Amino acid sequence: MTGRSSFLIVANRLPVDRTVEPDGTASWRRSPGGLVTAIAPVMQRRDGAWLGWSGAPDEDFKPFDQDGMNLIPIPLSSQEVELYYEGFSNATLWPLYHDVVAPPVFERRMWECYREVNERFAQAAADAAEQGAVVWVQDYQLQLVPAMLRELRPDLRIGFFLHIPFPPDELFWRLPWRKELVEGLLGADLVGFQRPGGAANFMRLCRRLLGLSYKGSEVYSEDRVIKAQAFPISVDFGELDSLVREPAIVARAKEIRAELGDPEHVLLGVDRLDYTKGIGQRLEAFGELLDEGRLSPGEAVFVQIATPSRERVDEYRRLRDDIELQVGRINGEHSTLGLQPIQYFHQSYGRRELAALYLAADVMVVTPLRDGMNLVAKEYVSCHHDLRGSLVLSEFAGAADELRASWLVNPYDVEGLKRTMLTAMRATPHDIARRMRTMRRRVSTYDVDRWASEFLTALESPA
Ligand code: ADQ
Repeated sequence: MTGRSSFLIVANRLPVDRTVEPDGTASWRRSPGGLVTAIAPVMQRRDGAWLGWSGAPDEDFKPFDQDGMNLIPIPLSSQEVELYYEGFSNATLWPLYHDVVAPPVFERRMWECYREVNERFAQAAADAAEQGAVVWVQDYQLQLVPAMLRELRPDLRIGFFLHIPFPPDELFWRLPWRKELVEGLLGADLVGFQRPGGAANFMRLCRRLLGLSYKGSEVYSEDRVIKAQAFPISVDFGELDSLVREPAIVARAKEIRAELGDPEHVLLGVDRLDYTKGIGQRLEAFGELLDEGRLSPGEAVFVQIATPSRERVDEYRRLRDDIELQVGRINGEHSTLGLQPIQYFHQSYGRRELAALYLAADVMVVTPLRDGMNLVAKEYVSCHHDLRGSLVLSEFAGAADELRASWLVNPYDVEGLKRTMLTAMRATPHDIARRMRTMRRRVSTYDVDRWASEFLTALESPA
């Protein structure tokens, strides 16, 4: 790559994964995911560059081009992966921002490392940006970057988007480094959140912590105006909608149902294996419905896909054991030869197989205890042009603001969850279609393209 860019994405990870073949040859493959899909066209149009870690510790790669994007790898040592990524990002900030559903770890050396790594990202962005460039920083791993970057390059237009919830101020208050983090974010011209509630929490905190005033969506610092607003992220509706119309995907969906023994109801959960996702709660509800004889084993099958995630963090290892024990118990009690009521997969899937699974499922069960948005809920809706399929959705997912026509549940209320799952299974086709139509109208209008363009328009319009 030569020269500097007028548009930069700064994210913890690059949008590519490195794969090494058995014979030792290595290559880069574009990682699946909405963010890349949304941002790739903007990058191509604007001669953009993407800064992020390659995913391989202790490796220093040179900048390279892939799919018309300039990629600038930022190196991380194994110790930095442990302290900055697994530590401060995923053992401190992640649980704290998700309503403390697991206890956050507060360790000074993790914080120190977080600050150092943020500095490295800011310096790399400062070096890569041309005069007056637009820089869009992504997510909780890089909250100090906006202020560090502004210090180095006051000429830039800096945006920040937080993909996870921003917590109420009484929770945020626990952070020993609360002031530094808020000041870090305030280095941006625009701070984007998933929900209006996140933006409101942030603005209240600016007043309480720093004595700043705010009005509407503007926070006033000594010499600048910072905008704080909600931009609910979405999915590539068009891509999924056409994928599930392909005969091969339709056939695969039928095949999946047949492999499951053609039960009356196929229930589905698709999540990263994370304690915020409420996987245990939904399995408990399903297990009790079987215990009580309100569902018979052949009547419904629950397919739970749990993508491996953050496996070196203690809390995640414990969660995996807990879930697998729970699945084993329920299946142990209710299986018959050849028929298991819960089909559990600790695996990653390609887009096509995932789309076929969504299409095959009668009831999608999305029950996070707290979630910034939850793309799975929107992906499910995008895959049901047939207007079949019921979405059971937690009130604590950001997606609940937009998908009011789903069956909303409180995942902490096991009885309510059981009732709602049964209601969703037994609803009339007319009711199911009416709800699905309403949800599809929303997701098709507010797709991921719209999310990115609304954010960038707000960032580039003068305050
Ligand atoms: P996540 O916590 O990862 O994202 P989510 O929004 O549901 O949660 O996105 C998960 C993505 O991974 C989906 O696109 C899904 O299809 C994919 N996926 C899940 N399991 C898979 C599997 N087994 N195989 C392949 N793909 C799989 C964070 C926040 C969310 C927010 C997003 C985007 O926690 O609240 O919605 O970022 O901002």
